[in-house]
Amino acid sequence: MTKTAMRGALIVLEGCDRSGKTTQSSKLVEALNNLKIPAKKISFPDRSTPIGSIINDYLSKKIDLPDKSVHLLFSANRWELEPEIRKQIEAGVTLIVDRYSYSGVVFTSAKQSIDFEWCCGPENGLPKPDLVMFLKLPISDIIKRSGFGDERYENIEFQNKVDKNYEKFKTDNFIEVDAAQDISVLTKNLLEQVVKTIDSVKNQKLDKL
Ligand code: DGP
Ligand code: NA
Ligand code: NA
Repeated sequence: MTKTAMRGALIVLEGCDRSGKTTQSSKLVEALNNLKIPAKKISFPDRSTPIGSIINDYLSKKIDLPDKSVHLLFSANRWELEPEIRKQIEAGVTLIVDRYSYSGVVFTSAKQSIDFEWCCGPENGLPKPDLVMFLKLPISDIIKRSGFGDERYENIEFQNKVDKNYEKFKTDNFIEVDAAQDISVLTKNLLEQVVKTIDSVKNQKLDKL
């Protein structure tokens, strides 16, 4: 019998703004590649697409848009990349994703009068991550990090709501990690989880949200 190619894992990093996701996702890809494990990084929002460019104008406060319309744009931005995500995973590449549907739900539902269930709707059917690592950092630390306050959602009150909303996702493939650890120690801890996950899902089908 011929051996079928093993799939890559879909790994997501989540957290409040300036929690270190971007740094850690780059470091993880580098560490995996050093181990000869094929891996690539994806970031959401992907500001390089046509929809991403509207999102960028919104986040940089160049334009205003109704909350529900923005929510659907962020989701559409993920759907834009859905075929590519499936293709890469099937080709055996592990994807390290800097923010995903969880950001979509926690950020929008932190706004007034937008229902959590409504927020989940447009994410239904997207590839389901094999592992979500929530980088937890006290908001008091976040506001001290460089650049905080530049973009639309970067204020203490909003980030506190976002942080609380993330608590709603405590399931088996959603783990909380202390993001206040030393950068290289944190990478090592995350890497351990990622390598374990790659091995445990390699013969499983990629699920849907
Ligand atoms: P980042 O490039 O990771 O700093 O993300 C930009 C900002 O957009 C950040 O404040 C988080 C927020 N964000 C990310 N994804 C979504 C989403 O799907 N919906 C909403 N409303 N906000 C999001
Ligand atoms: Na940000
Ligand atoms: Na980022």
